[in-house]
Amino acid sequence: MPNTDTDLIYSSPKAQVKDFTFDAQVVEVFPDMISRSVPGYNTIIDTIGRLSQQFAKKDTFIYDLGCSLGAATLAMRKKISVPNCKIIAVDNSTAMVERCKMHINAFKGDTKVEIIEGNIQDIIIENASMAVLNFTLQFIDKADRQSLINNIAQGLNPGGLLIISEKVSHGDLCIDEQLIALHHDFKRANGYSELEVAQKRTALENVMRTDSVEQHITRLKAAGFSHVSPWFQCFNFISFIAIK
Ligand code: GEK
Repeated sequence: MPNTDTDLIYSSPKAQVKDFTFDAQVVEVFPDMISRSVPGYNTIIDTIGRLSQQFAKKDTFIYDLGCSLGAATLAMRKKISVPNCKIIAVDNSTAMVERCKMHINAFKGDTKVEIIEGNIQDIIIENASMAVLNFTLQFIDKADRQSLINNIAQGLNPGGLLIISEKVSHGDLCIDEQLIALHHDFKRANGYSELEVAQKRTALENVMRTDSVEQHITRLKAAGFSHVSPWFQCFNFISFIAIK
């Protein structure tokens, strides 16, 4: 009997690989899937926690947009010590939100957490000291990305922080291929087979559309962020800090 926590979704050949969705099957294996697929995921989650210690302000909201099972929310709640700060965690997958609620409720913490099932494009962002888009923007339609970032920027208080982590593409195709190859090696080293890597790639083709580093920086600056920089990169995975 396989361990149900291990991601085996693409381990056997599929006649037709369907577009990837965040359904109950994915939720079941999500922590294993994301840590074996995203280089630096645990470092990024720990760092989001550490940054919240500095940026979370009393009497403000913190937004975890596309929260999945709430890893970033939990990391922040562990570190926030200011009073009357609330984390609002949002995801539009029913299966994710159900499991996220169980997960968050299993841990005690002084900072309140509200978990909302909804589209992050419909959420009103206000009085925010920090917002997190940890590998979520890549699933939003390209045409809608600037208005989402604008909405976050206008809802952040001056000095507020946005952390945005993404898989990126490189305009130089030679470099792009190298980064993709290094990522696929990383996945193989973490136990994924050639078949799993190939089928997952097909499943994500229509759902995850990557931007370049330059496109992210231009978009963040256009939204009014005063300070923008990558703080982490491993292969084609990157995380930016943007301060209003
Ligand atoms: C983590 N941040 O563990 N509205 C709300 N949620 C959405 C939308 C949308 N429009 N589109 C996608 N999602 C998490 C990991 S995973 C990244 C984020 C990955 C949600 C989707 O349901 C999924 O839970 C999440 O964004 C992306 O730090 O799996 O590569």
